[in-house]
Amino acid sequence: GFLENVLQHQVFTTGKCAVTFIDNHPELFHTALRFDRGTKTLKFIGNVTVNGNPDVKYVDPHKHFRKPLVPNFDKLGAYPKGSKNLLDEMGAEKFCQWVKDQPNIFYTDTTLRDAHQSLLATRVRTDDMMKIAEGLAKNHPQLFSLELWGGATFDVAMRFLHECPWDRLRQLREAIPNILFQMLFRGSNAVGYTAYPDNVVEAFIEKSWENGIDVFRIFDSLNWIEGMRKSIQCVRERTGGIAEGTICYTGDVLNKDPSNKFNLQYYLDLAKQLEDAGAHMLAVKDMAGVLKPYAATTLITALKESVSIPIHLHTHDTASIQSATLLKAIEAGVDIVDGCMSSMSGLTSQVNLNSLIAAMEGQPREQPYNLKSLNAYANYWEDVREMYYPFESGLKAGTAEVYNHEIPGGQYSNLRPQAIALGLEHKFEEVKENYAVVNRMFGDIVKVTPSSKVVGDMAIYMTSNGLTEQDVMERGRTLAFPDSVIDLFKGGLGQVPGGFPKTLSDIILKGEKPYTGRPNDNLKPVDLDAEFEAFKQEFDPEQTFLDFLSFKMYPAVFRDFYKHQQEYGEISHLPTSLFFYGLKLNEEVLVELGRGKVLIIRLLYRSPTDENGMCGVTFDFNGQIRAVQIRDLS
Ligand code: 3PY
Ligand code: ZN
Repeated sequence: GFLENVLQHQVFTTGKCAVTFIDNHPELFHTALRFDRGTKTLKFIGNVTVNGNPDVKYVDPHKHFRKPLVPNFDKLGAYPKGSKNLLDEMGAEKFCQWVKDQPNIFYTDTTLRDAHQSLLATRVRTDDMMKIAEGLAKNHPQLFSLELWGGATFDVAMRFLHECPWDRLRQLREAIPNILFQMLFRGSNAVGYTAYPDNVVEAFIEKSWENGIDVFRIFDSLNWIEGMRKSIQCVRERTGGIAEGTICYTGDVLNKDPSNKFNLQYYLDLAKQLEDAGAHMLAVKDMAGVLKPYAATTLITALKESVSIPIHLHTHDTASIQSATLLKAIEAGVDIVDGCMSSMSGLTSQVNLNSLIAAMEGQPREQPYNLKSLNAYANYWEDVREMYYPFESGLKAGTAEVYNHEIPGGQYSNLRPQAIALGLEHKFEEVKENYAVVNRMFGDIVKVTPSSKVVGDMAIYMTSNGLTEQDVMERGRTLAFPDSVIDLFKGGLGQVPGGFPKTLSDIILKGEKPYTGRPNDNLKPVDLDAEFEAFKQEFDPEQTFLDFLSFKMYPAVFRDFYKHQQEYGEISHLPTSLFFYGLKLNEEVLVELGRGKVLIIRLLYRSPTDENGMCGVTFDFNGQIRAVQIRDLS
């Protein structure tokens, strides 16, 4: 509390305390006003214990969790040199040349971002990442990079986990100083779903770099170069990081039908445009997992011949055959491939990295790894994953249907729960079928966040209203389409070559005129200094510029996150089982508050709910008996 803060304050404890002390240290008052931290934590635990975590729809009363075992590492030893040290020494250009010159294959581990975004609805918490961070850095410095930020993590961290995405990044950076950090960046949409003013996007890139991101995987949801150009330039000019220009792979490059617009020439042209725009590296992002093994041979061989920057391949294992694709790509000379820890791999997630590394043993492009140790990390994640069971999608096997519907991995695992929520579970086959129909109606487009969301919205709209393609074409003028669909046709996500199909566009826009340029061009630059000041006025003066950027990305989500923090304090360090399921009677948890500080909390008693709907929850809190009053919402 307040008194504790004063007593422990450096100046106070040196004894040079004058009457002006409090005047000179107004921050102590803010702390006092912010309420006692312990009470807030107990309020949070009490609330989850009484009412459950609102994000968890069903709790299995018989579920038992093993304690995840953190693999051993040398706590006192120095960090071995890794890719991050090389980038810092050489700079982006030389480093990329060095990558290209290496005969060995490099690996990116996506466990901390895409794997859980694709399998567990992006719910993995900072606390579970931090437990293995230092050890991973010390035991596995050969990793090319860790993909650990961006995509949906920014939104979900605040919205559902009530934690600050920037804090996650900074803590991981401190624990992992030697391996490159990679983020997924949606070009003009940054880490959101719509376009932001250019100077907001640029400030976001600059702050991401300052706080730990090295590799920016920049894509556009329609593969439109203009949606990526500014971000690539910004990474080059305002950071020391790597701009990874991205091709989103769609369709089938081996399809010889003259109507196939996603043919080899399409990809070679786009790759060249990205290289000319200044990309340091090229990513092939196969978000749905439709790049077949022999197509990878054709695509990667041709790309290696036509661009001179390193090539980084990303895919999802929805069809269960993508390890073959990676092997073919490795044979064809790809420089880096993405995989993830075996227990977080497969299906809509990435390929099993542990097994891929084993498969490469003794082969010409082998990158030596300590597989036994890497498997221990997979075991850690196996036990951690169990605690996130309410967010599992229930998919049991791979599917070749993905070549038809082309639904991205992250969206596919979400679509069934979304359909169930709308009462469409029995029509799930139809939703998938309509997804493919909508894609054709829209002119066969790239489908990745946010364009994939629009196609999904329209597929669900048609399914729930029983509409066929013909119905839409005939009665469309009388239909109210989802906002996201109208926005796409207006150009809100950018342009597609040749434009959207004219007849459907007229039906959807009902006379409104679409933009012709970049959506960001229609947005006025934000006066960052003035708005940051206003933001601090509205919230509190201790809010940082990073908080302000979170607010600019997701205003409503940030407001709720801020309110949650005011009420419950910092909760990112609470163990995951506690965060989702609360405490059982007499159950005890250890809460680590940072280096060496540990709280021991035990649930002693829960009173019956009184006539006002309140319930008293009593804890043993580090040896003290403390009670909080919780409103019972049942
Ligand atoms: C995202 O944008 O979050 C994606 O993962 C797209 O694949
Ligand atoms: Zn992905």
